[in-house]
Amino acid sequence: MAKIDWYNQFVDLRYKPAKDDLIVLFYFEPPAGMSKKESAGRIASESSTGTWTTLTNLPPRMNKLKATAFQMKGNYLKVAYPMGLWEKGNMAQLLSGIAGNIFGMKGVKNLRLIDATFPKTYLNGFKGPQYGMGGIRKMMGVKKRPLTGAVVKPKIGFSASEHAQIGYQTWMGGFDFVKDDENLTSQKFNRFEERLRIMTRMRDKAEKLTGEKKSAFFNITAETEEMKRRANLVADAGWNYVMIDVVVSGTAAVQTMTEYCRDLGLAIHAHRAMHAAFDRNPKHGMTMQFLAKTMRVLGVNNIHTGTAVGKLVGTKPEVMAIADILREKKTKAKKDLILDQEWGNMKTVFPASSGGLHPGLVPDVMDIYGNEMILLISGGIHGHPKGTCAGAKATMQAVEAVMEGETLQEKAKNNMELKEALGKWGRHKPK
Ligand code: CAP
Ligand code: MG
Repeated sequence: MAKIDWYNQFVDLRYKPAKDDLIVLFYFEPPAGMSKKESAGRIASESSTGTWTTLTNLPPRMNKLKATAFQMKGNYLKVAYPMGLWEKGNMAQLLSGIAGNIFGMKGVKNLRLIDATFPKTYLNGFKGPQYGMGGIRKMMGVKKRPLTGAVVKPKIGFSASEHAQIGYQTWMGGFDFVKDDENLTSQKFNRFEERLRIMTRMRDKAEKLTGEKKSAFFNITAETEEMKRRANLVADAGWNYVMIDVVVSGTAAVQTMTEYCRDLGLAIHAHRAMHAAFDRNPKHGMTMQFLAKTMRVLGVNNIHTGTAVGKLVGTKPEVMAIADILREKKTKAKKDLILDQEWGNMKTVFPASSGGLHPGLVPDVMDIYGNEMILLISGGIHGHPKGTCAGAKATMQAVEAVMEGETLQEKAKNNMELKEALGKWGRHKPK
């Protein structure tokens, strides 16, 4: 009988990847009754040129384009993809290959895309971020400390004017950014235009009174043409940032918008709502590290990266690996977590740490990230016994304490806001 499948041809453990190959690290588990080699062959095949059966007509070019599973260590697999498989500057197309059909194959019980090394030729198809972390610091006039911001809370329900009042209190407490929540866009009770108009007035007032630069992450997430329209409104009102829910908007929309915002001089804050649908299960899906990598390539300026100590899942090693991907010029591999990546001239991205934080957790978060981060504390300022402005002040005092090498308790002796925050939350780790 003629051979039905050709998956094994996609496995060659002696293969040495070419300089231009794109390398992907997977965690995989074969289904019962299938060998690792058979499963690995299916992964390499379905994510490149293969199909389920041998074919009658196979032009010689096919051999050069097929991927090769070249390393298997336990349940970890590396696959090399020739550059010819990928269209220059088309991230959606890449994901349809390396993060596409393979997740649904009967030939894998579990499959997780951990990271990929993009060769220089692939990176050349993208511009990356317009401003690196240094550029954003310059834009905001903040030299050393973490940048600080808060989402107006509760999530949604405030009118535009109520929202702007809370934003104003946040700025007056010393914060740099006021952030829209991920599910606030332009609802009946808080229209985008109205929010922008009142926030602009309040920002001018806060800037005048504090002498500091104040900004906001306006959530422009919508159909792509509408996102462009909203980005224009934000730029026309003299702001420097917009925010996009990047996972739900999709790779292509993000790519369109980073290009569009580049022309408007707007930086982009990337919210990752829905990421946990594919990165939470440690055995299946795609890691946050890899999502962060795609977003750096596509050119956002900040992206949410977790806290390890706050209310949302994400371990310290994961958080640190994501930060390495965003902040390094050369990312060094960490076993089973990330691969080596040379970034060339591609600028850096600020990690934004958010979710269940309050002043008492500032030392833990800064211990993980150091100063190069955007610290987002929302419920943890608005829930301060004396209100939003005092909560923001308490946070700034906590940041100052860490930078000066003081304990929060010492600092609290002469800082009432911090004292009250510690009185309410202590070092509580929310769930
Ligand atoms: C945080 C937050 C952020 C999450 C996102 C919220 O509010 O606004 O969306 O942090 O998660 O809606 O939960 P709090 P991540 O500061 O009041 O918790 O950063 O992990 O993507
Ligand atoms: Mg939120």
